[in-house]
Amino acid sequence: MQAKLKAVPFTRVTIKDEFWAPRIETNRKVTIPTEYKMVEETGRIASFDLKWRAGDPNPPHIFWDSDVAKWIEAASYSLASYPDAALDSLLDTVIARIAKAQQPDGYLNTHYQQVEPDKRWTNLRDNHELYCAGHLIEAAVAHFSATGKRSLLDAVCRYADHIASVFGAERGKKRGYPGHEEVELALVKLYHATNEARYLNLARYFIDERGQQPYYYDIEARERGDDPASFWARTYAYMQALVPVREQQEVTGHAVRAMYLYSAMADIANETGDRELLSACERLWNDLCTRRMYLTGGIGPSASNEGFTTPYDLPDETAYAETCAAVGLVFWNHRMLQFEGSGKYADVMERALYNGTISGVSVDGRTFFYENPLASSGKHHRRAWFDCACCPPNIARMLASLGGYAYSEGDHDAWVHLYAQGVGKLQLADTEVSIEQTTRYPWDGTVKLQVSAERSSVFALHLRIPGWCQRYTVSVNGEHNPAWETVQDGYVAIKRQWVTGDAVELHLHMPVQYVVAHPKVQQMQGRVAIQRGPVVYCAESVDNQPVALGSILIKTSVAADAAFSATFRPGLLGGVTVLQGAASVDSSTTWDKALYQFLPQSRKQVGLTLIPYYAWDNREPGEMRVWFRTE
Ligand code: FUB
Ligand code: ZN
Repeated sequence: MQAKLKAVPFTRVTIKDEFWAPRIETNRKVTIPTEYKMVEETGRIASFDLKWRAGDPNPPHIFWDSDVAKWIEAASYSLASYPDAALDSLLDTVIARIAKAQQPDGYLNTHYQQVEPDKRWTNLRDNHELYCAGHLIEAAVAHFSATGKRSLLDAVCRYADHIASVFGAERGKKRGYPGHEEVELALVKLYHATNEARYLNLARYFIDERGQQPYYYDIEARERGDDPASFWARTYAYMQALVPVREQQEVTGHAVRAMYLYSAMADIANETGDRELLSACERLWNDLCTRRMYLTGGIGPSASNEGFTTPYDLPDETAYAETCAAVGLVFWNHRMLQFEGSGKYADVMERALYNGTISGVSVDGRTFFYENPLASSGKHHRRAWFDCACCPPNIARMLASLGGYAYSEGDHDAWVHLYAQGVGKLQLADTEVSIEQTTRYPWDGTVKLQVSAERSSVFALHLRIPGWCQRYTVSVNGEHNPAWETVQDGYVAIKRQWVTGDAVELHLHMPVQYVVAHPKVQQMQGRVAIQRGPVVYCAESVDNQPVALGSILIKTSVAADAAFSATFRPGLLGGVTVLQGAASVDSSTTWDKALYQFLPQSRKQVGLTLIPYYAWDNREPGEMRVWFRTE
């Protein structure tokens, strides 16, 4: 491992707050069981019994295995934190069915085994064999870590060995790589679980082969008898394979694929210290996060390629912003953060966590968004399931392992990236350190951290000062130190001899703030959004009737914190801080007769109520809006 930081696994983190803990509980009690029912009822689990025959209805789809695998991964994470004999045995049963489907040579894919048995590994470009393999591997590693059982792990090792026998740079092997990235990051996890370097090497091969010429996708298309020029997406930039990854300058194509690829690149850089790969990640990160990311951490504005278009193209109502892409953004930034603890990665991770990822699941945990627009005329709603059901189990696995994003450890350093009430147990070189947070974050910026060390020890406690926070104070046992007034790369480092009972108090000033977009984001010119702490706000019709949200104008000459009051409402939407202020709306009565009018327009004052963006569409349907025009 070359990375300076090591993420503290979620199994050593307990979250007992009013924000995440209820969500994690809903995920465990409602979402994971609901998703099991869906993968069961839709035939995804039964497809592992290999009973489908040509002509039967409901043929196993190319993505199906991945949905079951992501459910296993989510369920395993949940099991790791909450012992549950029934879930444990359900996992055993599902895994036994999967393992039984495996072919003697290790191959395992329900679509190809039943629907196209003679076409294995003939279309990496369009189909999802390696993607499904990757999710099975991630599931197996999660299940093994949670239970110590090797039932799925042994099966995926055989599968990975089979894959390594087919693909690679060695003579006689196909020089292929996945159309939908995923297996690369999974192989790194398999390497960590087994300590077998061959899995890391295979991941590295897939990363470095991507985009090399002649294009493998051309070769395999010709072998299938297809004309490569008739590729439906027209360009291999769609799957980030137009040029080798180390040469890529811009984020392109399908957003989820991009996030999984960059996550694997960061993994390999963290593992091997490969600076060139890290620089490629940094370049792509700059392109994405300074030119293409929504305020919510959603990414990928376009539905046609489920991904990226041109820089600064960030329409609100038509934003695709797939839930999986925001989840992938969290995965990637979490990995980038470990390299040397740069707070900009934690900022993006936090932005996506509090906004564009969790908008993907309803407050009751039963329905899901695939797309996460930043405005709606009232017709976009969460659904119980999708034919292409990648998003629901993705959000479930993220929530079930959420504590894993909060802390990192080093030999003589402890990092707190996320503030959430609860405890993190860190292993430093010579002592075990536990950090207990007491806080109401994200509703309040005060965080008390109680340190307990197995034995008195010198280390640096790095506390993140979020990018949204312009003013903070920090004290230890009531004392201040001018050295702690300097923020280095997003963190304040408190280096001292720590003893059990040391108490840190951090106050992050958390006003309501207006946000404006870069002048090149055409769609957002003359508009503001409203954020408090890490939470982005929106207006919904249900709180603002009869106002048409599009006609709202906000007067930014008054500071947002003065214009809006923040009130916590425990009974609303699972407990949210609501913002209330004033705005003006068009009061003309003649718009039904005219397309244009002369200024000045008649306007009237109205009250404006805002709720956190992630919580929209949980009540009656209606308009929603994040960006408002300004007076
Ligand atoms: O292709 C599998 C999944 O379906 C992707 O990750 C999603 O974006 C959707 O294309
Ligand atoms: Zn998805």
